[in-house]
Amino acid sequence: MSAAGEPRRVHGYCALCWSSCGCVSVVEDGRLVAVEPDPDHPTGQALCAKGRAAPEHVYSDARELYPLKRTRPKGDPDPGWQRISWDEALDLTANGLRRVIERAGAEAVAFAITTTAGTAMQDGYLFIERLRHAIGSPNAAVSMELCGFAKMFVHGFTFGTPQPPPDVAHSDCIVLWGHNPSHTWLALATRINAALRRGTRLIVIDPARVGLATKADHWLRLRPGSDGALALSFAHVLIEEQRFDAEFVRTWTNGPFLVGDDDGRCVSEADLYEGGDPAVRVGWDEVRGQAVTYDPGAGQWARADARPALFGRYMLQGVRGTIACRPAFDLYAALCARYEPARAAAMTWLDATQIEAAARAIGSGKAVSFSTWAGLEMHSNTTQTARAIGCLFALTGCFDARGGNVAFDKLVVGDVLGADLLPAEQRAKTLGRTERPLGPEGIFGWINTDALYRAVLEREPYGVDALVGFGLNMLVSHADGERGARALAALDFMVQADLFMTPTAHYADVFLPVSTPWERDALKTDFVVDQWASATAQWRPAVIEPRGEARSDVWIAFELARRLGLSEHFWNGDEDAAWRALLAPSGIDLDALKRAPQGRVTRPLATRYRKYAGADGTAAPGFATPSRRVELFSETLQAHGQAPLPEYVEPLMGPAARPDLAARFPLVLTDTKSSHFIHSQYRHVAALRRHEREPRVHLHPDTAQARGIGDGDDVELSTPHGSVRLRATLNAALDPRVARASYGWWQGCAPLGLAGYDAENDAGANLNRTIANTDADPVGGCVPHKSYLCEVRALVPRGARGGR
Ligand SMILES: Nc1nc2c(c(=O)[nH]1)N[C@H]1C(S)=C(S)[C@@H](COP(=O)(O)OP(=O)(O)OC[C@H]3O[C@@H](n4cnc5c(=O)[nH]c(N)nc54)[C@H](O)[C@@H]3O)O[C@H]1N2
Ligand SMILES: Nc1nc2c(c(=O)[nH]1)N[C@H]1C(S)=C(S)[C@@H](COP(=O)(O)OP(=O)(O)OC[C@H]3O[C@@H](n4cnc5c(=O)[nH]c(N)nc54)[C@H](O)[C@@H]3O)O[C@H]1N2
Ligand code: SF4
Ligand SMILES: [Mo]
Repeated sequence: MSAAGEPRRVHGYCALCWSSCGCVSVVEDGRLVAVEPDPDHPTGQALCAKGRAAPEHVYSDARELYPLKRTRPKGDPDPGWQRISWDEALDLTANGLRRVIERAGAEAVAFAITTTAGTAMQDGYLFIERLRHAIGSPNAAVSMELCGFAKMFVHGFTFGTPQPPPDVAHSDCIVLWGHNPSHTWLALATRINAALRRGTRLIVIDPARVGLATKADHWLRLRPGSDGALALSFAHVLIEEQRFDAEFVRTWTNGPFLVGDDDGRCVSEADLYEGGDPAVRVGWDEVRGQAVTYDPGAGQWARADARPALFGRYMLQGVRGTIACRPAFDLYAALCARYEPARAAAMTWLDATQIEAAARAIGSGKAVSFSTWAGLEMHSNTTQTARAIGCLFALTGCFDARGGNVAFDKLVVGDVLGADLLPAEQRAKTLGRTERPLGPEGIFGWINTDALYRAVLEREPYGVDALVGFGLNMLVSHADGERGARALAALDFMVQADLFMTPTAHYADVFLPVSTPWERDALKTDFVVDQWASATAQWRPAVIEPRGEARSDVWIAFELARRLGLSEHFWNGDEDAAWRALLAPSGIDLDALKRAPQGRVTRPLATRYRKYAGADGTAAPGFATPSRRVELFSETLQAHGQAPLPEYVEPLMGPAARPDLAARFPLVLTDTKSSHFIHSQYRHVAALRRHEREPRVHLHPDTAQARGIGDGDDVELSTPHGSVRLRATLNAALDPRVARASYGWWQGCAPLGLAGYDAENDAGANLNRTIANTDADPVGGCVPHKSYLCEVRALVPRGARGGR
């Protein structure tokens, strides 16, 4: 407690993005006046400009502070918003949902939830998902197809787990591949910068020279979407020059599994003799010069002293005659050999010497860590690219090793997601699940917006009539906003919970005003970025009263549950009971946590490296894959008609795959996240907007000159799907064949007198209108926002510009 008039300093964390930076909020007379770093916090060494600008965000006049209902028809440009009470808003919502569920089933309700990586949705998403499960809806659009499929799912095809964070404190070589933490994950960037000061080498693979690319020992400015070819080329150098960890590959991957020449499938015991087990795999034991079997159940070779071969061609006598076969690793090495650096250089727009040098840096590192993210997620070939990078990483043997990518020991928390509340027959109805059983829809019910729009507009495979939106601004952040707008207009009922009246919220029947993190309590149990951070839990109290009638997502979820008769699944309305259920298994008591200094507790958890090998004396658990080995050869993908080895596939909307379109659209379109904004947010904050006043497209000076475009000129960027207006910035660091644009523009900035942009018009600045939802990755449904074809032209011809 502080005396009246004296500033109060409250410890917590900034929840505006994934970094969750530890912070101290300064409150004077009930008003948030500043947010400062908290250096004693595992993620509190620094705050970015967005975090520091929080007071301006919190007190912005642009926020919506009261529940609203539409009074005019959907097609009307003016929704006729009318202020209503929370009771009325929640009743209208519950009735709207009940009406649709009674008529068409709970699958006709879809949820749309904004990203936990770029909003404070991390505070509430568990309970929103719980609400969805309790309602019985199998459908939530959460942007996983744009944001996490490679990291969370594809990494799992290879290693059995999502990509663990890089243990950069102990790395001697760090690879940032399609990830720019300086803009997007400050707590990681801070640690990487510290590692660089200690002499750690850094490789950055990114078409843009941004963030840590400027400090890298090797910056590889590759053609957007060609990453798979580069990863295979790196692997080729490692294998050719014997710079890979052959013992790890032999012992811990399925590289030794023999694959038949004729059918390209793993040879099984059942192929060898009658009554053999089809699940048992076969290798070639170099010690005895004969076949040896591997039992995935036991995770072991039949002979403990077997030395299964990685190379060679072998003839086995089987039930149907002779089987000619080779170890999967040999096939992988042959695939990589097709991408020797000279060839890969032409495909990736790099130099062969550059590829070799970076490969050698990876191959000679003793402790190599990787971090990949959004630069790899939004491509038509995301799955195979992420597989190629996973296999490359396997060659280093650094998975879960000190200085590699490490699953730090975490606090054990309770499962409050309530997945078991969703009946299996409902789960089976998830949109897109038939087409993409291995995609985000298959396991978690996370649909892409293409499937959502199709269900609403074309009623395929069934109709969706109601949408429960928590923040997702899909008309701006997702592709094909034009179709999206038609879908939202066609809904029977839509509720949107957000802080702002976004272009997406504009289509709602009911709008619910959400609080900022400074106006609500929350709890976090994993700050991710290292062991200290992973062992830390924090209670973050509200530091100010909510403005107007804004409420938290958690409160809204609990209130809707009550009105829908689902309170028994929501701790009978007791939020603290929910937090207790979450915390219980960690052994931390909620009240003790609230009373702890700074609301923070760090448990004495110790990192265990190489957990796959088992602790002293215990059996090795292996990896959580079907073979219990790292799967260089993915039988799972093969069973679903995909290449089992990480074959490179050209981007579907790229110059190699579509020369017909490339003639008219010769540039490759990609983008980079802004350090000042997050997707479609924060344009209203003058402290941020001042540094980036309008949407830009970066072009190489030669590219611009050839089109009569000067620095600062207004241009039209068009793709085969649509067009958008942006302002040109000349950037000599860019490949002349690339256009790097910025996305997420709709909002104005009143303090700077800047008007907003029409997100539904070609004359606006909504970049994602130029991307179609088609040409998606076949496994994950990933949409190619980051590699597309485009052309740029000056809006006003040079000569006609008068005084400029
Ligand atoms: N300031 C800020 N922070 C954020 C966000 C934000 O919008 N703004 N968003 C949050 C969210 S939701 C996420 S998912 C994370 C993502 O964080 P990042 O992964 O860092 O996000 P991006 O900038 O989209 O992509 C990373 C890099 O990939 C590069 N890139 C583009 N195309 C390609 C390609 O084809 N190949 C390769 N190798 N690289 C490519 C881009 O130039 C960029 O520098 O950030 C989170 N934090
Ligand atoms: N071209 C292109 N498009 C991209 C990307 C790209 O790199 N390039 N990145 C993609 C990625 S990685 C992602 S994750 C998606 C993100 O897509 P979205 O999730 O739609 O992200 P935003 O556009 O930032 O919109 C977030 C909305 O949530 C609201 N919001 C913020 N905090 C809260 C909260 O606590 N509760 C609620 N209820 N609402 C809140 C904000 O006001 C805002 O309207 O965009 C993708 N779109
Ligand atoms: S990086 Fe910036 S916005 Fe993200 S949590 Fe840290 S201070 Fe907040
Ligand atoms: Mo994201």
